[in-house]
Amino acid sequence: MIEYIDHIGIAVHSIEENLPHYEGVLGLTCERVEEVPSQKVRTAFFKVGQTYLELLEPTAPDSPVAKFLEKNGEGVHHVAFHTADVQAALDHAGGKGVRLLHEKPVPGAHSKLVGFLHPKSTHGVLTEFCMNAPGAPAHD
Ligand code: CMX
Repeated sequence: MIEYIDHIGIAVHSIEENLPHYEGVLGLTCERVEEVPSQKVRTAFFKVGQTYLELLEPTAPDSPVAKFLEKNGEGVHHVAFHTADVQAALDHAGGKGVRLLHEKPVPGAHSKLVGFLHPKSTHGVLTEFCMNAPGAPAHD
């Protein structure tokens, strides 16, 4: 059901302050910066093979990423798995007793539909399922 790792989300205080590391040190290219109002974050995407690194900067004090930064500082925030059917992946996980943060897919960054699993029922890893929204341009 899971096809590949779509992206790894990394919480940051400031995308701009992280560019010297991701571009200057690692030599990656920031493909796009996009605000995702529904998640209260600004995102920046760096392609690494088939997978992206997604920097996540909070845009509001009540953003889930703001709370994470307050508690943990900058670092890995979540792992996102690409699947052909987010609803089926959520239903499957829910059926196994995993606590869902979304019962239904919601709009995410990069023209995707996404759904999250609670980290307290996934052994500490905030887990996302994502797929290309119907009709949206497909990203690698
Ligand atoms: N990874 C692992 N554990 C995490 C976590 C993360 N990213 N975020 C929170 N937790 C832990 C907390 O530390 C806390 O642990 P303790 O109970 O041991 O202290 C526990 O989860 C529960 O915390 P909570 O107070 O119940 O929940 P929060 O208010 O901290 O919210 C979460 C956590 C995951 C429910 C919330 O961040 C959420 O709904 N996330 C899904 C959406 C999201 O993250 N969007 C941003 C990215 C969007 C994008 O990719 O575009």
